[in-house]
Order: sequence, then structure tokens, then C-alpha cells
Amino acid sequence: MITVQAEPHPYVFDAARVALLCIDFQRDFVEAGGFGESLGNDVSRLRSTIEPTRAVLSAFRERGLTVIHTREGHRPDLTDLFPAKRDRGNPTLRIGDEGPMGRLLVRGSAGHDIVPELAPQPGEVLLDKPGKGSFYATDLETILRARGITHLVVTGVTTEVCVQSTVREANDRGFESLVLSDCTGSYFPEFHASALAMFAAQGGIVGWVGTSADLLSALDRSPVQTENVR
Ligand code: TIU
Repeated sequence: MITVQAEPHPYVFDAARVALLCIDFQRDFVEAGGFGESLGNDVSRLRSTIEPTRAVLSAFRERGLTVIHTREGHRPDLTDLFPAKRDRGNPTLRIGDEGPMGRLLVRGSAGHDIVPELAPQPGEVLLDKPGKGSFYATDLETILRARGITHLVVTGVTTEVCVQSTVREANDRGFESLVLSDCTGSYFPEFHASALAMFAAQGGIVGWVGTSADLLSALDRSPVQTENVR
């Protein structure tokens, strides 16, 4: 078992039963000209998440552990887009409109893709989702249960939107989540801090919060028996 220093108490997991979740590291949220910027956000605030997440991704890949990437987006014909979501916030460009990186949050456009630094590799799960939560209208729960996954190490953007929805959905399904504070980010630093605080409050009512450095040092201290890992 691997033990990571975390809040509100150490997070313990079996490498054969853990998955790294990389939530929505898409150009549409992280780069200029995408969906995030169309909502009036300063997208540069998310960039600090990329380098620590790249290090965690490398550690999982080196050990042959499960990696799952998600992307928020819609079918090109927008048949899976509720008007309520399309019209919310009075954006300069709406989902499906043509922007500098192609149609906003539409599958197949450049902006919908994951940033090159964190691009999925063959053998990793790539999951497209129409909502903020990663379980809503996807087969994520089936994939996790089929692999015997019980624990999720969570990275992604943004902390209080897609990360928070996903971690809450995971919690209600019995999964144990460790959210990495430096591998998650928000356009609003105060929302990042309060979302993390909410996860770990009340004895870990939603999950655990830790850092990539503490996770990496725990992995280094506990050589993973790769033959035990699917
Ligand atoms: N707007 C915002 O903060 N986030 C999203 O719309 N989606 C995700 O968090 N992925």
C-alpha cells in the first residue's frame, strides 16, 4: 500500500486500484481564444497546473498505472447541448461558434483537444463528456469498475467546476479521491482555495487534498510491483 501525506489525514491506496484522472486540460480552457476566455476569464491563471501534472503523469506512466483523460465538449451537430448551457453567461462566443481554435467546445476542433504537454498516449483512456461532471452521461463508472479501480488521484481544470462536480460524483459512488492542489486550478484563486477546503473539511466529507510533491515522494518510497498492476 502507498501512503501519501494529505488533508485531513494520510491517503492510502493500492497501486493496482488507483487511476490518475486528468480532467479537461483542453486548449479551450487553458489557451487564449477558447471557451474559457469567451466567458471573460484570465486563462493564464491555469497554466501553473501543467508542469506538476506532467510530472505526475510521467510517474504513472513509468509504473504502468491507469491514466484517464477527460474532455468537455459536444457533438458537431450540438444535439447533446442543452439550450440552458449554450446561453448561460452571455458569452462573447457561444459553444459551437467559430473561434480562433475552431468551434468552441465541439469535438474534433483544435480548441477541444488536450494541451500538447499532457496529450494522451496510446493505451490511456480518453473520455468525452457533455457536462461538467465526468460521470454524467459517460461510461466512466463502468470503466473504473471493470478495472477494479477504487481510488482516484485527481488533476484538472477548473477546481470548482469540472473537478468539483467529478469528485462529488465519485464520492457518492464510493470512490476515494485525492485532489492535488497544484495540479488543479481555477480562474478564481479564492474559489480554488475554498473548493479544496470543502473537499477535506468535516474529516474528508468529499475526499482528500494533497500535493504532487507528496504523491511523488510516496510513489518513490514504495516501489510498485508492476506485475500486480493491470
Ligand atoms: N468555466 C469553468 O470554470 N469551467 C468549465 O466550464 N469547465 C471545466 O471546468 N472543465
